[in-house]
Amino acid sequence: MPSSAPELRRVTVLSGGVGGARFVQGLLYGLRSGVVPGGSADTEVTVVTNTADDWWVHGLKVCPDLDTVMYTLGDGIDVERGWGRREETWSARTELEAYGVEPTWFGLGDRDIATHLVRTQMLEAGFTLSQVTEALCRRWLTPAHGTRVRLLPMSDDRVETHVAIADPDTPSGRRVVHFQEYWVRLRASVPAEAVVVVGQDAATPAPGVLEAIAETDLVVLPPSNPVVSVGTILGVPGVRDAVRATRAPVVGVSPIVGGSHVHGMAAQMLTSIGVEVSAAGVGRHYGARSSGGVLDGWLVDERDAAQLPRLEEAGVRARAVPLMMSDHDATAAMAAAAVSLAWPA
Ligand code: FO1
Repeated sequence: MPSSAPELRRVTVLSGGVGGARFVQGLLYGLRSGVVPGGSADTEVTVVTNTADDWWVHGLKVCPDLDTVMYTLGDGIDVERGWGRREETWSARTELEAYGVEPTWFGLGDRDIATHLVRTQMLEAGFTLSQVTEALCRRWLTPAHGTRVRLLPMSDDRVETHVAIADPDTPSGRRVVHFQEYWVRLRASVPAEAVVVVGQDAATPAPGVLEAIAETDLVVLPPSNPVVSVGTILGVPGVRDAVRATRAPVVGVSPIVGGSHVHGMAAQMLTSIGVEVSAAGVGRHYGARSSGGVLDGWLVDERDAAQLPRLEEAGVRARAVPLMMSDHDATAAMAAAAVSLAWPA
């Protein structure tokens, strides 16, 4: 798509795990290869990452979305799983199972455990999650990748997504489980009757987050889960207002293609908050910045082109382009389309 994009010196992405990480990987590839209008290898990319999936397990602080982005951009990710390390071994997990230590349903790989040990030790020594993340990224996000990328947790405070599910054995008929139990043990197979983000209202944005939104040339909402990833980032007090106030255009990429999520459990989460599971449903949920929302533009997949008028009616400029992140070129093209939508010719 033709574009009148200015020089892109900085881009900020609000990311969850797998979908966001893959999008950022394609964005960086597109910046290096020159397919992103106005961008170059010198464009600085800041990834503000969801931490509400985090949880303490076996005495270790696990940060799935931060680690998925870090491993993906550092080429340490297991691509099939979408989380954890490639070439992983599971001896510690096997030993824990032999001891019958719960939760056996949550697998920590041996290589991955090293990350959690470093993080836990640093947190216990008094470092903030931001400082821990910066330290871990000194190993994983080296300039060798030819672009400048920085990973920021959305907050250094404890924020945890919990999910209420039906449980006939309790007096209230409901039980609340940590997001990881809902997603990993239950495979999101039961309806999420409510999503509660514990600590959300008391949290403050991590250092650099508000500046990364205010002082950037473009803000992108990648195809991450709109409720438990992008939603929890926007829910950190001050972040949504910063997105609404930034002079940079704000463009989102639909995580719903053809009426369902590509991976993960966006459909269950959207249903639990009463949002239509469609590209237009999510775009309208985020809302146009001109009417109290956060979006200027919204990319939908070509299969959902019929929904474009519903977005334009809601004040969101929308385009239909291929949204399957099948390889780096495809994802880079999506990033280029986001820029072209931000600055149409
Ligand atoms: N997902 C699973 O489906 N099974 C697991 O055993 C599992 C372990 C795990 C360990 C570390 C980590 O960073 C992520 C892990 N995940 C696992 C994925 C995790 O539940 C998701 O990446 C996010 O929380 C959702 O985006």
